[in-house]
Amino acid sequence: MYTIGNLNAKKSEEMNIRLAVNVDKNYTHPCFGDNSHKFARMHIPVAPECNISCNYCSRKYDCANESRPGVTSGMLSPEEALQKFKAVKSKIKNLTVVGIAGPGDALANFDEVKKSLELIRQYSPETTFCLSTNGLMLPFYANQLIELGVSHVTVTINAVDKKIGAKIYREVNYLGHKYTGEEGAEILLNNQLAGLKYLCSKGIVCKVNTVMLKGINDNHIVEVIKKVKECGAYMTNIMQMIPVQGSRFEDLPLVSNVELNEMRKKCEVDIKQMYHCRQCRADAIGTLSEDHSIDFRNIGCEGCISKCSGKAEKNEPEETAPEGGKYKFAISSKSGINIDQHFGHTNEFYIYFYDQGRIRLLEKRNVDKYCMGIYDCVAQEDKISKIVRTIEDCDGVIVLRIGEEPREKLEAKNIKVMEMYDSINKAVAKAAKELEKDAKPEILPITESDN
Ligand code: CLF
Ligand code: SF4
Repeated sequence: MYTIGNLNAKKSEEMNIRLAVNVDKNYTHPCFGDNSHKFARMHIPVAPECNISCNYCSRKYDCANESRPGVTSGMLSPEEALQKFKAVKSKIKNLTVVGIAGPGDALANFDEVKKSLELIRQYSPETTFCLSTNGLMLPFYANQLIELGVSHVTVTINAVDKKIGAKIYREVNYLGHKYTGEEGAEILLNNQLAGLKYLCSKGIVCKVNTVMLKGINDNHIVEVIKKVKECGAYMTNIMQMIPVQGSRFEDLPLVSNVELNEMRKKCEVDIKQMYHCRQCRADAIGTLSEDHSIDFRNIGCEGCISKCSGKAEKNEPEETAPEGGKYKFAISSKSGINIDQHFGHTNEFYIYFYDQGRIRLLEKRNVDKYCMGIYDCVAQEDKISKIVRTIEDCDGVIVLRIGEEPREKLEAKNIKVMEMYDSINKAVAKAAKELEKDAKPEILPITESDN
């Protein structure tokens, strides 16, 4: 006969088993475990809408040239997501995780998320499911996520004080009403913490992402981290804000690598820290250091939204290179085919020459890696200068992403810095076009007042 006592014991045993199974999956999870170089994840961009407005966010569905959260080359329906998953799985043998990370919020698009995960689960029972959310709707969907077999959840929590939250969130759209200021922040923060606590109590492995915002929440982060630990979070990932044009925090001063790593070290006393986050695109595919989403760009996106660049790529003419100039470019590329590497992670640059519309590879140049992780930060200054010296004869540098400090140093040497995500040939043609534009003085129309 069941008593309340032995029912509770049974539930807690189930939770312990689920937790043990889920924690075991960390070994093959590139974000939660220590094997990010060995295993790959695939993000399926099935969640276009968001239910809150963060002041650092701007979502783009059509941007192939940027690599950061919120950006994707196209949206997928659940059926298209399955089709793309099959294609990726057949090519990328170390694919272990399917993640949903936007470009909006996974739980603001729950029907699409649910359907996608159901379809993929039928095809691949062994794949780990991971999901990232702002947490507003977690109290509503937590149980369904568990039923769908989601083992890893990331909740982005930037504040646990509504006053600070009100500076970060412009609007919270909750159950058909729009809330602003402290009222909106309070709803969001309560739901985030309640959802996180519930998931952890059910054996789901939870990570909390926190965006460190200078002058806004930087003095509050230790408190956030202590609170989420109390709720049962497994680890936290404190991240830099990537300034996004058109967002409210576009001009917010940036947190340096040193400041970021000092904060992580401080919080590590309380909870495991993530040091290897790459702030991925919503359609990222591959290991964290080697993105292959370009190779799969057009698969499964036949029905994608009208602005999708995958579609544009099929219909629009190739990037046409201007003819006049001759330029030399330093390129950061892991694959040697695409612009797919952060400036700080490069140890050799491809030097390309552009000559009146013709593009050719001149050579590869070796440099010591500028960004070797936190223990190396103090020596960074010299490394940046060394890299700049290695490529100072170039007119432009083309990278996936670059920090403010090296950007300033390169620009001071008159080297144009361009962030792109594209194949090398197309990127060089685009970059040459940019330099041509800079070289030509703008001709203003003559107006009557000029005479
Ligand atoms: Fe994707 Fe996020 Fe899952 Fe990883 S990413 S949903 S936990 S599978 Fe990873 Fe990318 Fe950082 Fe995210 S490196 S942005 S932490
Ligand atoms: Fe953008 Fe994510 Fe914030 Fe929504 S939750 S506004 S998608 S950063």
